[in-house]
Amino acid sequence: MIPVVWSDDVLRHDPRDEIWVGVRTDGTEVPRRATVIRAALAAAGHPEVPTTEHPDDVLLEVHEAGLVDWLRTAWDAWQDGPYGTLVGSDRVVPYVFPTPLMTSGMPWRYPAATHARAGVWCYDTMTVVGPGTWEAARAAVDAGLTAVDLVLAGRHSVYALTRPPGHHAAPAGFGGSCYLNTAAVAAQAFARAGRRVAVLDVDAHHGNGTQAVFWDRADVLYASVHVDPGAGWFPHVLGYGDERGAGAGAGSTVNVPLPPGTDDDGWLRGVRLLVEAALRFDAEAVVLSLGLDAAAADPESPLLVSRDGYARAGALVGALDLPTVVVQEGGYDLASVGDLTVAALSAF
Ligand code: SP5
Ligand code: ZN
Repeated sequence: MIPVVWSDDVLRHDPRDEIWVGVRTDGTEVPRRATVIRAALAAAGHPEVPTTEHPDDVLLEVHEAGLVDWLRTAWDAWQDGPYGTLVGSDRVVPYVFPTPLMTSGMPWRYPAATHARAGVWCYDTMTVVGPGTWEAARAAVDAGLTAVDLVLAGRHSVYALTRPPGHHAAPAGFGGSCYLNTAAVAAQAFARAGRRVAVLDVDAHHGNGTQAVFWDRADVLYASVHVDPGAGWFPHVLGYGDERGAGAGAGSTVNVPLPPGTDDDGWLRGVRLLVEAALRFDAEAVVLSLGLDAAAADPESPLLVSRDGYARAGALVGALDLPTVVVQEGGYDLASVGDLTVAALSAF
């Protein structure tokens, strides 16, 4: 039985709402996701191991120090300002985005105002920071690194039950309900140990953040199956089939975009392409970004994968028979996400 790496701290992040197309909607990346997955795995007999704390060194090989420092301090800064009392805002939400459209190639200054700083690092309005966001995201990274430790010490495969998810978090920018990229940090830890590592991403959405981290790297494969961004789905501007990496990393990025409505057969053909890419790459270790949001019942994607589909995907990746760290990404249907995780890990 695959061990489950757990930290109570992953429950401390609660976005409550997300600002989507200008409207405050119910957040779907809720703490209860982790609670129901944990209960389902315990009931299925998976042993739990505690998360151990790790220093920032591997994290800082994935993310710029400025992003990490801002995430660490953003909530305290927000509380020091008048945002709670005067403005009535209980979450850090960006409003100005100093993208190149604004700065136009000119030298620009880091904003003095706390409420202007958020948009330097966050690229959407859905990914809010509140009390406990930093602690949860950092605990998720520790859980991923704990799982890598266990695999490097000889365990075949280990699952890190992480939230918030991470695969949309890029070197210097975060969004898509993600803050720190746990899967990328785990892959970097394998790479540091001299292993050629394949990140296989079966979340319903393209992992633009992980792709960005390893875009020009020859030692890490990033391969993803996801709903076609060209059909109007997050992350909208990345995840097309012709994105293959650059420089030394040319050919070590693989994208399989699928039309909305794709069910088990089409999705599993995509998963098989990822597995074949890992074989061609001569991968020595795998990081599986396990999002359960491709499921038919999931509110955040139009893919129609069944429980059996997730089981067969687990079996396909398991058949690689490589040391594997499984990292939890998306999956938002609270009634089924635990059972889907059990299905994938059991068949693995
Ligand atoms: C890790 C992950 O699965 N991130 C997915 C983020 C995609 N969200 C983009 C669209 C959000 C629209 N949500 C509308 C539902 C009302 N809350
Ligand atoms: Zn997703």
